[in-house]
Amino acid sequence: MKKRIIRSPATEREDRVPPGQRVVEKLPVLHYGGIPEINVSKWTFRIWGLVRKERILNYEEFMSLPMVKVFSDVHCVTGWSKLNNLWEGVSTSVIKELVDILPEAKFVMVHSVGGYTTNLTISDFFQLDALFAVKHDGETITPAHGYPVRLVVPRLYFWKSAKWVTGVEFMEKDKRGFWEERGYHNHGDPWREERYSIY
Ligand SMILES: Nc1nc2c(c(=O)[nH]1)N[C@H]1C(S)=C(S)[C@@H](COP(=O)(O)O)O[C@H]1N2
Ligand SMILES: [Mo]
Repeated sequence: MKKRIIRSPATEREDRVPPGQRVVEKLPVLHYGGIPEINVSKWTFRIWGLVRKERILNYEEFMSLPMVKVFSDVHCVTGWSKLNNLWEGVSTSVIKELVDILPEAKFVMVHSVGGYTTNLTISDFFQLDALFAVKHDGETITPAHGYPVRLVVPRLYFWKSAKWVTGVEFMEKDKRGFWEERGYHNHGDPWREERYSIY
């Protein structure tokens, strides 16, 4: 069966560019630090924290999970937006079938190689257009863009879309991730210009 494409709701707007953003034609490469060289025979995806039993998937197991396609725009807090991206990967909702999430879990921390983290509420994490992408515009995600697996959360600024993901931790209390600790907004909705924290 041909995969239905999930359209991120903001792509249906008449004005697709949030306030203070300008459109770029090519997806830039942007991150803190270097590009990690990931050997997929050693890479794992761990789901832990407030779950009944933690799960660790290897690359083969991860790649055999059901995949979806998502069409979305991307908005970086530094001011660029790249419209019309087609992502393919594992919907965050698949996580619910892999572990029993305890009812106390209200937040997630997404972890990446090298210690990058980003925090989300459970409801933002499980939005239907959020996925762990393995392909961008039909091609395997390149090392610079997060190979083998990157999160994509279309409704929030792109720093929430962690590259080189190694796992998800379920938490009862919110905790700030890498950029959120360094002055970025805790939530990051581009339509409300939630760019920086004021405290
Ligand atoms: N692991 C990791 N993921 C990250 C970052 C990072 O520094 N480390 N930077 C974020 C930021 S600020 C942006 S804009 C996007 C850029 O993704 P791209 O290089 O694929 O365009 O990655 C996000 N994910
Ligand atoms: Mo960014």
